[in-house]
Amino acid sequence: MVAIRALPKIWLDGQLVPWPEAKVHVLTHALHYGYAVFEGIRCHATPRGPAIFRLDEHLERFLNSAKIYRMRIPFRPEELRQACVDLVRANGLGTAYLRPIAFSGYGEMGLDPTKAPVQVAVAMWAWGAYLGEEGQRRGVRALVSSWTRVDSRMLPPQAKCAANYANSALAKMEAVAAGYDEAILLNSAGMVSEGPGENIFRVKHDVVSTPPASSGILRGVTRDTVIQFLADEGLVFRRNDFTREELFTSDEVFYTGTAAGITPIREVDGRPIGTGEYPITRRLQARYAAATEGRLAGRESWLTFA
Ligand code: PPE
Repeated sequence: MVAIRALPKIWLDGQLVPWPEAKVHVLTHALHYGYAVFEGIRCHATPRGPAIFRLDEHLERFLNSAKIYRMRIPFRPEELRQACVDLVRANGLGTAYLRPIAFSGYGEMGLDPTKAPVQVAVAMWAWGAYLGEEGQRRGVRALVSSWTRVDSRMLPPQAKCAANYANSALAKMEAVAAGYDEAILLNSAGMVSEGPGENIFRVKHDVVSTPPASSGILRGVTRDTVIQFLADEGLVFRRNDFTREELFTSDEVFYTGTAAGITPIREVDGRPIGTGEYPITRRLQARYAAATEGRLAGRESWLTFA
């Protein structure tokens, strides 16, 4: 893991402030109770300047996460959008990861977060391949976790809430401690749900499938992007639940996520997946790179130039 390198600015509560000044108090409510909703967005250098990928979809999910948690964000959607654009401009970095976060701030403690003031920040930093350059190319080794994914009766997975990531961290640490790169979580019905920070797809006999929203997943923007690509590529696609053993016998398995991009999984629980070639995953990776870098005709509307 590479330490974050400071950039000039962070947007905090309506203003661009110098990076070292974007601080909170130790009695920040969210630090104690996990009451924060966030987003992860990527920006890519293109010949027309930095392009933020599917900004509106990410902001829509951000606002939905806040709504699920009764959190009142004291900024209008256009202001949040402008904050992201202003931040990219202020930092002069074309390829970066943006992290909007809204959280219960300093001023009140106790379990009713609606009493605490809501603070909002957008930070950005340079973030390379989430599961490593080699993992992106050669595929990663995944472990099905002994931890069950949170479900909508406990912590709604469709809200990107900080608290959900305690569950993710348990799974991630378990996988890493066992010598794997990443985890795969089953839901409380025993079906495959997602990774700690990624959605998951499988390919079998040229049919591509991914668990439905009802399996208890975050509805990934990258997942949606890939689903649209499958139609473009004329591939058969289904949203359906699948089991752990169906992963073992897949021809290809891959993760999708803003941080992870499209990452092949070459092994699940010590079983090699398919032949080790990932023809469909590779096609999707190429299309995704083209879309994010502004080289895919017909998908310009996904880009917000800063
Ligand atoms: N599921 C989970 C649980 C998840 O956290 C992510 C994103 C996804 C699916 C994919 O969603 P999308 O990015 O919209 O395609 N995880 C973010 C946080 C990663 C982190 O470690 O921090 C991300 O990829 O930005």
